[in-house]
Amino acid sequence: MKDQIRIRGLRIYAGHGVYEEEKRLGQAFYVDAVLECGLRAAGERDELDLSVDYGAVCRKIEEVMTGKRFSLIEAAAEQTAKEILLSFPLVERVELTLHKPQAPIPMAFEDVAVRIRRGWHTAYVALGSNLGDRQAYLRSGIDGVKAHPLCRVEETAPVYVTAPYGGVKQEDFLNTVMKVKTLLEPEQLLDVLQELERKAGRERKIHWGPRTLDLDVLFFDGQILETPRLTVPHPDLENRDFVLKPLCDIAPGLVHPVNGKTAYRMLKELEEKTGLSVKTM
Ligand code: A4P
Ligand code: MG
Repeated sequence: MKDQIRIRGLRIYAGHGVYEEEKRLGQAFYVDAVLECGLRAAGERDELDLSVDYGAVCRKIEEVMTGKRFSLIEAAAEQTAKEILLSFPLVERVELTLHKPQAPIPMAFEDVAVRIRRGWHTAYVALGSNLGDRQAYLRSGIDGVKAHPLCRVEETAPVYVTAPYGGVKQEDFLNTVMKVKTLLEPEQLLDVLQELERKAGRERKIHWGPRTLDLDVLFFDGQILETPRLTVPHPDLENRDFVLKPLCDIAPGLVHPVNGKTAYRMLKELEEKTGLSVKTM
């Protein structure tokens, strides 16, 4: 079980509701928040800087809940959870319950509430370029993800020079991998990546052909996805040393959710099979 900080019954007077009168007059809401975060360092060293200041969290909840009038408590909860995750980097996940005991229901009732769980996802993204200023294109991919308000780039691997894979005759590639923390869902992350490819002047002409910038989602938490736009884990990663080598630099112990192998084991097996090994720049 993860460590938690729990806040219960925080009273906030605010104007959320579908009816105009609710927005105008306001009413009491109560918030319960369960914040998942590692507390060991704070516990051992007795320092607030190593933990999450629950007073500051309560003020943030109040700020969001009173800053805007939402029609739905779902929307108020969504916005509050997001702001907590963005403002307190140690919080990995939050469970938020928003009670509205004076909701306009013409019957006797004790309480009505919504409960949501939100948290940071961990994605691994492969970057490749073999056209133009390859270094600058890789950099634009990393910086572009960094600049997104709902993404953080936690780590980047070294850059490798790699021979083209896939049978199309073309220039060598530069390849690397980055670890991304994000509040986006998988297809939303793909939208961000495709927009960055587009900004890099990427044209989709030849399948497996030359490209200024290619950004592929390798893993998204431990999820297995198969939608028309997205297959995760990336279906061909086991055969690609230019993906596995940088991945191993930052996450050798990462387990593939389908085959159960670590990144390190997949790389070793591929190297044994092909006798190849890619070189760093
Ligand atoms: N798509 C599905 N799953 C994913 C995913 N996990 N991540 C869809 C990203 N996109 C995913 O991609 C085609 C479609 O795949 C997208 O519309 C998306 O919805 P694309 O980039 O438009 O087309 P592509 O480049 O022709 O295909 P793809 O599959 O991206 O090519 P690859 O497999 O990435 O291969 N050799 C070396 N040494 N280094 C390289 O980086 N790269 C390629 C491209 C070939 N050879 C290489 C390298
Ligand atoms: Mg691609």
